[in-house]
Amino acid sequence: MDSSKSDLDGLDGSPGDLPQDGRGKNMEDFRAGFVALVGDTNAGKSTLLNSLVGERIAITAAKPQTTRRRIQGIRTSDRAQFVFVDTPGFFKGHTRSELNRTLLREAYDAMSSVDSLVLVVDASRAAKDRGRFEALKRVFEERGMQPSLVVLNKVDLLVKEALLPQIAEVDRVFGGDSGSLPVIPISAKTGDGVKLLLEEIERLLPVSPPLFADDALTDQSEREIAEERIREQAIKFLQQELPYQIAVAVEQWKETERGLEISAAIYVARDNHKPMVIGKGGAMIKKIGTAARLELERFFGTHINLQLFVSVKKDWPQSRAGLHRVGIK
Ligand SMILES: Nc1nc2c(ncn2[C@@H]2O[C@H](COP(=O)(O)OP(=O)(O)O)[C@@H](O)[C@H]2O)c(=O)[nH]1
Ligand SMILES: [Mg+2]
Repeated sequence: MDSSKSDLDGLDGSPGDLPQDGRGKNMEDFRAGFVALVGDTNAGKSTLLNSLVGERIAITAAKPQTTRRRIQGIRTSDRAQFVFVDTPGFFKGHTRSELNRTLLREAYDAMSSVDSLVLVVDASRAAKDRGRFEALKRVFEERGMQPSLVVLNKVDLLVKEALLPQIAEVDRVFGGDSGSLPVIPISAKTGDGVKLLLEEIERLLPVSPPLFADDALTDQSEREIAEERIREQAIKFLQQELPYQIAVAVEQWKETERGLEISAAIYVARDNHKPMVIGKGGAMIKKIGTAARLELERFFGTHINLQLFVSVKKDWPQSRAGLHRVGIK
């Protein structure tokens, strides 16, 4: 489409007649870099990652602790390569478990190893919690950092009038001496505003040749993607506290002429969780397995034979050794 092309061309003022390399990229002002999506858990960071990359790379759920490690999602255009880093988010757990500490550490580590930080805020929640922006600012300040851009997400849940006060609040809290910060209202769910956001993020990227291959999408291995998709279905079907206390590890992965044979363990933290995951007559684990298999068949484009079993790793979220036992480093 010509109209969208000219839209983008005007952005960085590139004349478009500089030398091009063989792939049609303008290498002289090509931009590439790492951009972390940070913010509260459930703000919609993983949903946004998927929307920015255009592929379902990170699992999402309306529950905290869904994202357990940083995940890279890569988008390459003719002019830029974005390496988005999804993070576990700032989680205020009631229990100070080793899992919580590990997730927080992972989020903070990701913050310090990227070119820029995009703060993602659930605008529907911030509307009811006016102190939230101040609290988020402190999280950055404690680490001597600043977001480069603030995303107000879930605007599909807001009436228009609720948006302006929030933009003003971001300006007040984050603006300060260094001038105002770009604030982009979006809906990661509907895709509203995501194109504009990409254009804003492109300005933040340093001039650099591409860092990954053109067709790279993520740093996750196929096994990791499978584990995450299985865990996503388990989270979806299991109720209450259970989702935070399960982990999934692929034990066997075999490519046959008929497709993929995958065997995976669902780890639970207590003896009485095991029957909950298995369900009456195996109904629950069957439901999880079927849904996960369909997801994986769609993703990998092949027939999949998926075997799930449940194993108890007593109190695994409480200790480093426990985390290690279920495959969380
Ligand atoms: N209505 C609405 N829901 C959203 C939006 N973005 C994310 N969500 C939902 O918010 C929940 C948390 O999303 P997720 O991406 O897992 O959040 P994360 O913890 O920040 O990674 C999920 O149920 C998403 O479907 C949005 O723009 N609008
Ligand atoms: Mg997430």
